[in-house]
Amino acid sequence: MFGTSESFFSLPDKVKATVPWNPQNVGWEKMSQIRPSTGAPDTKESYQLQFGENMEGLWMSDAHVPGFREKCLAFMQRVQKVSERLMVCFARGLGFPDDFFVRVHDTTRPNSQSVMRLLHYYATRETNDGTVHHRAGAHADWGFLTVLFQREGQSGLEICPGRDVVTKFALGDKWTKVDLKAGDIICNIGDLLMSWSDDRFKSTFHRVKAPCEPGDYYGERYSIAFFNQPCKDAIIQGPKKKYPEVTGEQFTANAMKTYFAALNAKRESETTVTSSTNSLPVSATSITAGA
Ligand SMILES: O=C(O)CCC(=O)C(=O)O
Ligand SMILES: [Fe+2]
Repeated sequence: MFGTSESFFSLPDKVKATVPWNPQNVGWEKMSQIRPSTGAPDTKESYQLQFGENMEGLWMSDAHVPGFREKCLAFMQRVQKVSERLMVCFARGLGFPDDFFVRVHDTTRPNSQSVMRLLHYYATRETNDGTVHHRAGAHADWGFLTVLFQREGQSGLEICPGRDVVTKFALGDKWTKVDLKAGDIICNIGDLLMSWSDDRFKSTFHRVKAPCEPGDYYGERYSIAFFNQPCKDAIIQGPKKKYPEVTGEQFTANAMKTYFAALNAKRESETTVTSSTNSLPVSATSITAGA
């Protein structure tokens, strides 16, 4: 799959721009994802793909990458199967029927919201001029469970598991490097599984570190994330009913709202400190929320 991903990202930007990102959380974006933890764009490009109706007109054509759609869907289906095995474990742990999470993450339904994201981080120069090239600023994924693939030797992923919800954007938290061998798969719990488990399973705070010290990896970096998200009509509530019931669609909308509010708050706090720039309101159409 990494070979197919490289073929896509090596296309000229004007070709990739024919499948642009939109707020259904699909399509290609470049340097447009701003994390509330950093307030700056990640130095990367990504292409988000789904199984269902949201992909209408957004698959890169065979003329540019032969067999692209077929190869991606075959890989997505394999990752879905791995995810389903994990979903059974989480369902058992929470006292739900074994197929509880599998049923609501049915990717054969047109209203499926699960996303595969191909990621490409640009190489950065080893400078000591204080410029920070954020790769993926600190965040927790807002979906159910993320299955993540990395390439051996392209390090940078760091985790801060079991975070306390109050330290939302990891200020002052301790980061642990994720050391990987070829074929390893990383599974990150997202905010949705956290609330669906009444906070029993904590979402995994993570980042791809901005390279800045000896030993950091400054080269081009490819990764693939598969975000399991429930179908739009899924009913979400933990066994102890700690939080009000919401649908899959409402959960996604709420996650976006929280994200943009955090981003605006970050922008306003920086404007107050520097008093130098106007803090323009950020809208869902001007930047990528991603995951
Ligand atoms: O590239 C990676 O290793 C992580 C990507 C990530 O965390 C995300 O896209 O949410
Ligand atoms: Fe992430």
